[in-house]
Amino acid sequence: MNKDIILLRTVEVAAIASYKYIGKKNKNILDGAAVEAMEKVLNSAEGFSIKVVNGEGELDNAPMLYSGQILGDKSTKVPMFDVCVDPVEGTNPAASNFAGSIATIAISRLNTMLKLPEMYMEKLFVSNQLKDCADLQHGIIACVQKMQKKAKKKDIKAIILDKPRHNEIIKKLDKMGVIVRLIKDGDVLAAIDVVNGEADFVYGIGGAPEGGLMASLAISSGCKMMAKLVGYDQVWPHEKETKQRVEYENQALQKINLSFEKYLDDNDLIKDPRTRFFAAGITAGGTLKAIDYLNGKYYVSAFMSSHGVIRNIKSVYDIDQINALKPEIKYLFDK
Ligand code: VTB
Ligand code: MG
Ligand code: MG
Repeated sequence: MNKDIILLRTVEVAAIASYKYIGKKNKNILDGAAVEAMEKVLNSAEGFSIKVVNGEGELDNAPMLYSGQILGDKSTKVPMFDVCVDPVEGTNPAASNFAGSIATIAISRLNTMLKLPEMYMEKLFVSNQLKDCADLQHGIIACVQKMQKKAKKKDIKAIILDKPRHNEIIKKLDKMGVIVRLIKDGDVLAAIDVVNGEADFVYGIGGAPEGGLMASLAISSGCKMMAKLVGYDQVWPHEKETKQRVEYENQALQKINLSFEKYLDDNDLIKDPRTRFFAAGITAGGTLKAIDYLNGKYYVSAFMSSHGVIRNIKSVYDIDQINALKPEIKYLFDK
C-alpha cells in the first residue's frame, strides 16, 4: 500500500474514531480513541515501518504512540521513517466542540527529526510569499514590520493563540494595522490556514513537539518556520511545579545539545526536504472542516503537503460499502 494513502488514512481514521466523543467533555477518552485508531492503521502498513520521534509521551506514561515506538511492517528489509504525531492536536476544543482540533502526522527519512522535549516553544510560521521576512532574531515586531514592507501594506493577516501571555503582542499588532485572528487553541491548524492563503503568519508560544509538525508543513509547502524554546518559568513563573519543570527542561536540552537562546528554523527541526505532512479535521475551523457523519457515511476534510504539492481533500467513508468490499479494514470502524 502506498505510503501517502496509509498516512492519509491514519489521520482520517483518527478523526472518525474521535467523532462520537466530540463535545462529550472527556478529552482522555477522545484522545485514546484517536490514538488507538492511528496505531491500528500504522501497524497495517506494508513495505515500510516508522519510528515515533515526537509522540504522545514517553514510554512510561503513554500506552501507545510514545516517543521511540516502532510501528508498521516489522520485516527487517523494509525502510524505516521518522514521524511526529499528534492524534488529537487540540484535545480541549475537541472535547468541548469548539473549533481548533485536528489529527495530524508528519513523516521524514530516518534520523532526520529532532526529538523535542515536552515544553513550550515560541513559533513563527510565515507564508510562502513573505517567507524571506521570517526572522525572530530582532523580535517579532521587527519581523512584522519587514513583512508589511514586503507585502506593501499594513493590513497583513495574523493568527495568534488567545492566551494571556500574548496580550501585549496582540495590542501592538492591532496598533500596527495588522488584522489579528484569535484562536483559543490549535496553532498547527492555523499554520495549515496560512498554507491555504487565509493568513500571512501564525505567531505565539505553544507546544514544542507540535513545532516538529509545523516544521514539516513549512518545508513541504514552501513556507518558513522559526522557533525558540521557552522555559516553563517564562510562561508560568509562580506555579508549584515550575521549579521541577525547569529542571526537567534543562536536562532534556542538555541531552540534545540545545539552549534556550538558540533560534531554530524548520530545517533544524527536520533535516529532510522531502518530509510530508498530513492532517484531518476533528472540530477544525479555518480551511479544514469538522468531521461529520450522516446516514452511514463519514465526511472527512483532510490535508496533505509534500515537496511543494498542497492537497485539500474531501473524503467520504461509506461504512457499509467498506465493510462489504474491504473486510481487511472493517475492524477500523467497528465499535
Ligand atoms: C495549546 C494548544 C496549541 O500548544 O495552546 C498548547 O492549543 C500550549 O498552550 O495548539 P497552553 O499550555 O497554554 O494550553 C499547542 O498545543 C501547540 O502548539
Ligand atoms: Mg494531542
Ligand atoms: Mg497537541
